[in-house]
Amino acid sequence: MKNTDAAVLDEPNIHEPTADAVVEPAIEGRPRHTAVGIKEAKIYIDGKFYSEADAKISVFDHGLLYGDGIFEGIRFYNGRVFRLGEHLDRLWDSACSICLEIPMTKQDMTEALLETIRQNHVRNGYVRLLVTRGIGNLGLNPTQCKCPSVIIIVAAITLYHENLYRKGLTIVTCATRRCSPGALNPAVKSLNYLNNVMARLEANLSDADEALMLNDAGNVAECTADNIFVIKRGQIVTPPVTAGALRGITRSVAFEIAAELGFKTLKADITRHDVYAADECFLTGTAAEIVPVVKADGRLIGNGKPGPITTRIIARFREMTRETGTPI
Ligand code: PXG
Repeated sequence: MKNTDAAVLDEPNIHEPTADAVVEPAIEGRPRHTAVGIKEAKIYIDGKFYSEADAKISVFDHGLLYGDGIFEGIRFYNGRVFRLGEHLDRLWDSACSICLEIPMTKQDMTEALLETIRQNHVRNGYVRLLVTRGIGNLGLNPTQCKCPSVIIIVAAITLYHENLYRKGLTIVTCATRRCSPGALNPAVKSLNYLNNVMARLEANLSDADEALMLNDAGNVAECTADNIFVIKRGQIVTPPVTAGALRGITRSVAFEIAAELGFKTLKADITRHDVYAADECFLTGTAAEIVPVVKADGRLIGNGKPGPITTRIIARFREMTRETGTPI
């Protein structure tokens, strides 16, 4: 842990989506009848609702042609949307960074999102909110795209099998480096995810559950869709945004919980060595929630079982998801 070793070493110191009758859980590898795992799903596109079969956008949308657009992945639990305000703030920040004008206010977006969930008659699930650059010609210059499109999809999602929340994940370091902030800033949650997809392919090819992505300096950035945390002697550390980590919303919840439980937290550069030598390790993400990691590049982390601090953080996280959020 560069510059922070002393601080780290010296410091003593599933939710299971409640399946509504109409929801087909999106468990990886299990065939589903619909793409979103909800029967008779209603998808919002620019102010109107469409069935899954009719929910279509133009092949000239620059979101498709160039990955020019932004998105958020949001969860709702028990009839409440978790951390909606933070997700919308981050969406607006991403829009600002890529000079995309979102064609509605945050308040209208909140209402559109809540109404889309209502239209789908589910109390637990996942929302994919996208704003694309809109229709243009085949040149990449965004100035010819006059109307950004807003798409809201409600779905069932399970990123990892429930067993993995009990047993922990295996991760491998991938050769694909996280985009450097000077090239494509990972702080922008853009529709261009090929960097992460390449890393995900490497995890698949190695039979691992996730890929650990390093930045150009060789420090740990994050995983393909999750932030990473290590715990050493009671101190909880995650890479800073400048290392190529997304400013994850679950990451900030993990920080809140850690503070509430009385643990020291730190945003600091970490190396693969810090992951191997950690007492505990976990990942955070809206889709993944909080999930323990027990093996990295063939090395057991701690005793190879989800650690006690991780387990407490997960328990508190589940409580928070059940009890807080914007009512639908
Ligand atoms: N890093 C990356 C690269 C991400 O894409 C996170 C970290 C975690 O951030 P949040 O704010 O979710 O705690 C993400 C989030 C999906 C999916 O469909 C991906 C994310 C979120 C929801 C769904 O794969 N990525």
